[in-house]
Amino acid sequence: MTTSTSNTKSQEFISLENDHGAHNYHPLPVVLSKGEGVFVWDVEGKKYYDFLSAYSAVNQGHCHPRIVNTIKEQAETLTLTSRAFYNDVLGPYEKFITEYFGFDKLLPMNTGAEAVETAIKVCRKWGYEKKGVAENQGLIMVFDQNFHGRTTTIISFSSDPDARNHFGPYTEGFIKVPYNNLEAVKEAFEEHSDIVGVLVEPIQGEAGVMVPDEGFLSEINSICKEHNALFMADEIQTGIGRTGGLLAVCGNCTCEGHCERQSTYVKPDVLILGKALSGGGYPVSAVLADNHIMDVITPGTHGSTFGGNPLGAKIAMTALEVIRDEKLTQNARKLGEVFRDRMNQLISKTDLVKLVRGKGLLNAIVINDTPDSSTAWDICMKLSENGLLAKPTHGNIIRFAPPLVMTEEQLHECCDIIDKTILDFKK
Ligand code: IF1
Repeated sequence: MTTSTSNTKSQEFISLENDHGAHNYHPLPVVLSKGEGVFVWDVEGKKYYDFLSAYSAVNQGHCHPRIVNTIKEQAETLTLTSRAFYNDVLGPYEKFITEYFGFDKLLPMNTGAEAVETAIKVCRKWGYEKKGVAENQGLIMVFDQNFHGRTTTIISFSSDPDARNHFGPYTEGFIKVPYNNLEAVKEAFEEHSDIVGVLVEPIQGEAGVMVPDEGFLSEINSICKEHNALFMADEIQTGIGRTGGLLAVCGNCTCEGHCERQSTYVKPDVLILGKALSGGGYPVSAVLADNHIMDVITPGTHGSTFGGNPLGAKIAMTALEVIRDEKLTQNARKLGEVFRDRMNQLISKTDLVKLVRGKGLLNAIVINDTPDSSTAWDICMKLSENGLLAKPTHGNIIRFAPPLVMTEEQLHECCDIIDKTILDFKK
């Protein structure tokens, strides 16, 4: 694998991270120092199209002026009070976000993994107090190849050996079934009477952008209703416009705000958001649910020093306003179609790419090589040389997820870069 770079300035920063940071990532050897919209610049001044968007956290584009302004204004006013006192931003934010997504209540947290942990706690407590499952017997259904974060409980039900091995003993109470397999879901419910909820990614991101069949989510929802279990959607990566709906569970609805007009909308019992809820400005995550579920949370049962702080709350409001005002959901849907179209044209010209899949602007191409080959990595190195940043996942898959503020002209330019890189590529 090529990881070296001849640029001494970049090399200096890379060495610093290597020498003084834990080696928990294997980044492309690019050192970024500036971002604006769909572009980032490295320390040598080279400009790139960003096709990762900080794992979909900067859907609104880098350093969006409105988000930056909100950060500045609120940072100069009040940043943190803790929840020991009220603050004058949290209430307005709670009203705003619950109306935006159509739920009764918000439980504010900071990172994605924390929000998933929160949902698990809410679900278990609901299971014991409302469903009447015997104490400590509640089960949560999860899926093979899931990715929900990196805490000890969450990695307990991971299928990825790197994420999981040697971090035990593991948290009990999860059953794992194959993704996109309704029979398996039904069988598990037949077999276990103590299932309190199902935790699902509407599209599996880390697994390589696996889009389930039409009806998979709505069926899970129905099965949950039938068995009195909570349908919990982890929309940390798929939500906030990314997949061409406000949420992936919105189905075919193209409207900018939340609506329940479309028959394709599947309302989760528990909605988990993170990443782009912050517009990349500052970590903000959220768990949304209606009263009959959220009222299991009482003083002392859950919390966080930073969760619901006025800075994060203000940023989240602006981040959501930008999505709506700039019609980024619709843009993601339109550009996603252009992108997959262009990739399919490319696929017809080369054996190097097997297929393209995805929804909206969450897409991936599968490289025609084994998962343990370095081909996808080497292509990403070439893409980077040609001015486009993307990262392989699971060895032979390359994820493409640009900020949603991209124009159609820019997207075509990016597809030209991808075309040229792949067609020129020699193993
Ligand atoms: C890493 C992928 C993206 C997520 C879903 C919860 C979380 C994530 C559906 C946790 C986080 C990240 C984190 C990053 C890699 C990554 C990722 F490659 F794993 F799939 F986004 F593409 N639920 N996803 O995707 O959120 O605690 O990180 O805020 O951990 O290396 P977090």
